[in-house]
Parts: sequence; C-alpha cells; structure tokens
Amino acid sequence: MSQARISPASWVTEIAELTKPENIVWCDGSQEEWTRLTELLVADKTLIRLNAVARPNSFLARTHPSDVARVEDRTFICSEQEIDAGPTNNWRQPAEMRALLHAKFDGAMRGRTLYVVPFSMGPVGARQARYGIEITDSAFVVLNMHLMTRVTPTVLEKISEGADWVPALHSVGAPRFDAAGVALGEQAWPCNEDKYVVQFPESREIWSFGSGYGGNALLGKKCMSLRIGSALGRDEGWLAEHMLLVRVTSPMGKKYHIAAAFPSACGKTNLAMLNPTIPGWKVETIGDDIAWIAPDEAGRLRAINPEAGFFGVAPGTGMKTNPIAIQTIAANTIFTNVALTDDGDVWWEGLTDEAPEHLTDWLGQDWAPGADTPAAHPNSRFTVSIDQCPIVASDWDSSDGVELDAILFGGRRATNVPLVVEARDWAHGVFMGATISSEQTAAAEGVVGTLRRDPFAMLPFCGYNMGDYWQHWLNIGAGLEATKLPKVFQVNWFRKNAAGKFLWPGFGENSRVIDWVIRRIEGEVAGVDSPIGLLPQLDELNLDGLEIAAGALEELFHIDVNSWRAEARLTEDFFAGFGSHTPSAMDEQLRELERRLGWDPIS
Ligand code: O2Y
Ligand code: MN
Repeated sequence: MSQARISPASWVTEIAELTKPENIVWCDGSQEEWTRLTELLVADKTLIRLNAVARPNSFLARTHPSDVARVEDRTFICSEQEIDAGPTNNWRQPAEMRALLHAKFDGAMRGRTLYVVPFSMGPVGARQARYGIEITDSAFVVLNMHLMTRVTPTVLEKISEGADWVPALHSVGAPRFDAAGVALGEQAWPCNEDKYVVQFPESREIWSFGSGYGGNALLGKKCMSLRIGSALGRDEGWLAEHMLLVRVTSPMGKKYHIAAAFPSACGKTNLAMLNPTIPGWKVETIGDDIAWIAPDEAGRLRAINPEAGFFGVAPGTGMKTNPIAIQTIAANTIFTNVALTDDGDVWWEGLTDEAPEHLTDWLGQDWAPGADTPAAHPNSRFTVSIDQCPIVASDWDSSDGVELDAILFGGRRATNVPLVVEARDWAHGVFMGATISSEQTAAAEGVVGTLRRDPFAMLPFCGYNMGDYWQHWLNIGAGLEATKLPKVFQVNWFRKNAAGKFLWPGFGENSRVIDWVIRRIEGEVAGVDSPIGLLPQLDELNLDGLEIAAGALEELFHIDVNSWRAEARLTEDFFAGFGSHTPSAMDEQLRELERRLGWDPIS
C-alpha cells in the first residue's frame, strides 16, 4: 500500500545528498525554460538545431548506440512478494534492489545539474489525473517531459494541498567526477552500460538508472502511466491501459469513442490518426499510446489520455502511411536517432520513396542510398506535443474524459484471426485481450506460427501479476451493468494468403472495420455467430470503392477449425503458466471455445 510521503522538498534534499549534484534546478515547463535548455544542449552538442525554415524550433539528438530502446531485461517490478510481480515480470526483493540502487545512485550526479520536474498525467485537477515529480540529471529528459506531460508548478500546489504523487528518480549514471573530484571525462551521450528501470508498485516509486532514452527515462510514460498506473488502478478500481483513444463521427454526425490495444509495430499511431477512406466519416485523435479508463457515476467507462504528446516511431512514417503524423511534426519536435539531410532537415526510411543522395546517418556517419545499414535507427523517434496534431479532438484534454463505446484488441496475425470479430460478452472480450498474440515467424494459412503472446499489449507494462490483472478486468465488468459496457472486438489487419500476401489493404481502409463496429453498436447489422465470436456477414461490410482480390474477403473471415484447435492448445499452455492466478473465468472461456470448435478436450 501507498505510504505517507515526505514533502517534495525533503525528497529532493534526500536525493541530492545521495546523488551529489553540482546544482539543483526546479523546472516550471515554461517557454523560457525550453529556450534555455535547448540552447544549452545545442551548445554542448547533445542537440543539433534543425534548419529553422524547414523545421522551426526542432532538434536532432543522437544517442549512444547502446542506448536506443526500452530495456525489458533490465526492467523490474519490485513487489514484496515475487508472486505479485507474476511470471511475466523480472522481480527482485525490494530491500535488495533498494540497496543496489542506493549504491548506483551514490554520487551519480557529481558535476551535473539535478532537475526537479513536477508533472501531471492527465489534466491538472481532473478526477483521473495523477501527479509525479521526476528528478533527472538530463536536460534532454526535461525537454522531452515538456512535450510528453504537463510540467507545471501547479502540481506542487496540488501536492501541498494533500494530493498523492509518485517520486520518479532518474540518472543517466555518468558522473563527471569521481569521489576524489577527479574528472571522468564527458561522453557525447552520457549513459551507463548497467541499466535499471525499477518500479516499486506498493510504495509507488520509480528508480531509473543508466539510460537517457525514451521510456527508460521519460518516467511519466511507461513507468508511471502503465506499470505504477496499473497497480494504482487495481487498488482504486480503474484500468491503466496500453491503448490509443479516438473519437469517430459517423456520417449521421453521431460521435463514438474507441480505445484500442495493439502490441508494438502493429500500426497503433496510424490508427490513432486514421484517415477514413469511406466518405462522411471523421476520426479525431485523443491519444496514441495510453488510456486510463474508470467507471463514472452513471456506470459507464470513461477514458482519458494521461499524456500530452507523442513519442512516435519515425521509420515507416510518411505521407502515404500517415500524413497526419507528418503534419504534426512540422515544427517544435525533438527527433532521436533519425538521419540528417545536407540542408539540416531530417530523413528516415519510409519518409519518402527515394532517399536523398547523401545523408548523415544516425551514428553521425556519411550515408548514401544502397548502404548496408539504414540511415535512421529502426527505433528512431519523434517527440511532439499532441496539440500540433491537425486532427486532435478540440476537447482531447477534457477533465471528464470520454465515454467508451468500443474496445478493440489487435495483433499481427498471418493466420487464424479474422479481420474483425465481436466478443459475445465482457468475459469473452477479456479472453480476447488475454490471448492477443503476434506470429513470430511468417506462417502459411492454416499453420499457426510461433505465437508471441502479448496479453492486452501489456506484457512489458503490467505492474503486477498478469493473471490478477485479467481478474481485475473481469471485476470491472462485473461491477457494471452489461448494457452500459463498451462492446469488445478483436481485429487483425495482417492476415495473409497462402502466398504470403496481405489480404487487407489496411491504413485508411480500416475505417470500413470501424464502420461495421459502429453499426453493431447501433444494432443496425446482425453479424453471424461463429465458434470464435460474432463475424460480419460479408454484405454487412461497406466495401464501396474498394478493390479487393477475388476470394480475399472469404479468406479474411475463414475459420480453420483445426488451426483454431491447435491455437486453443497453445492458449491452454499459456494460461497454465500463470498457475492459480489464471481466473477460472478464463479457463471457462477456453473450454467454451473448444466446445464451439466441436472438440472435446477430455478425449
Ligand atoms: O519508450 C520507448 O523507449 C520506445 S517504445 C514505445 C514508445 C512510444 C510508445 N510505445 C512504445 C512501446 O514500446 O509500446
Ligand atoms: Mn506503446
């Protein structure tokens, strides 16, 4: 359980005594602070200022080649009992981890500035908002926090009025001096080979050491909004989810809100910025990565996006795939590990069909088309405020959030999973979420490839036992009237034919699936029952103007019973891995699926 906190000032003093920085700066999230810190980082060559005409107020950072992604094997959930972290998390005993971290952080900020960053996830003062204070020795992290969260001294006022908060400590782990005051030399991108991203879910604390990159260092995102957030949600009766959030307006002018969970690399940002190909539909972005969902007084589930920016993957983002993202990052953007053009702009694979004749790659080396290595790192990123998105909902940051009408679960499945299927009820929807997976190897139709399980797309982000998390989802649904719950659907844009070709064009055409989802919500279409849920009758899909290969539609919805039986066996093994923490309702869903597949699991 949460402990009473010392004051932010006392905490800062305590951490400063441990980390021994040269000075302490309290951040306020102001424009003046942005200008001061960007100038500082341009001067010390951490940032390259981009061509001010092509990309105003924008910057490029090149990280150390070893500090380019989240470090899942160095991410820990330190609950008192190992079983509370569950089989999908790395666990260490909290006292042991605290001792280890104290040794790592001792003197870690020598010669550096300690920045105190008060931030809010969600609109300050909103019922669903939660506050944090990040201490970091990286000005780069402060700037990214400006874009990704609400950095404001008002958070300190709320805390002084009694609001709870999450202490989030971060150091790149590269002091400029040793204990004797001997200079250690400065690296271009300071970081430490030994990295730790540690969550203490019971005391709601985050300690991150050794990385200056993304989700390892911007502690409001995955660490607080998902790992600590999920533990808070379990204890307080809400859900912290790895979901995008959109508003869809129908040709009739009616608004619907949809949350959707997809594992990484399944086009989540593209769906959050969907450009519908069917006339009359409009999509507005509310969030692209995280949704906090809570029951309201009327017994409906309401959601907010706790973030204030996008930390999007650059490669593959272009005018053809996501023109909205391209417009969003036209200015005021920090790019990390993309390539630099000779006229001081950025480039990455997929931005244009043809690469420029010469680039400086993400490692700072000359690069030309035909090179063996990509110009931009495959996980290169842009950080940008959500306010710059041309289709952001005008009330995206409303304190009330939005009422959810539908929840989608998706994966990258070459086989088995149809383009869209509706859950029979909430418990079946939880089963769909719990069994999200992507094929690890290219698989032929009818043969299930090795499945990489990513339940609720939360595998790296659930701050407690995943089996208990499924039970929490079941409890949330059981506590509300079934008719008031969002409908749940499973979608799959990635099904392939026997020749390995995608059957569905994806991108803006996914609006046709959204159209069916909404017509199901309205009861305008009946669908057709199948062993795995309710499928569209093919004539219920709006396919006007879509050219799709003969037979492709039938293949997209084909249920191969033998292949599904094989998948059910894999699911049984997967559930067994959570032992007694697998809710009995999930086992019942599996039995029900097997029964509908006409397979007697006893024989
Ligand atoms: O956070 C990172 O370091 C990169 S991974 C990421 C970034 C933005 C949104 N989602 C993710 C993810 O891994 O889910
Ligand atoms: Mn994500």
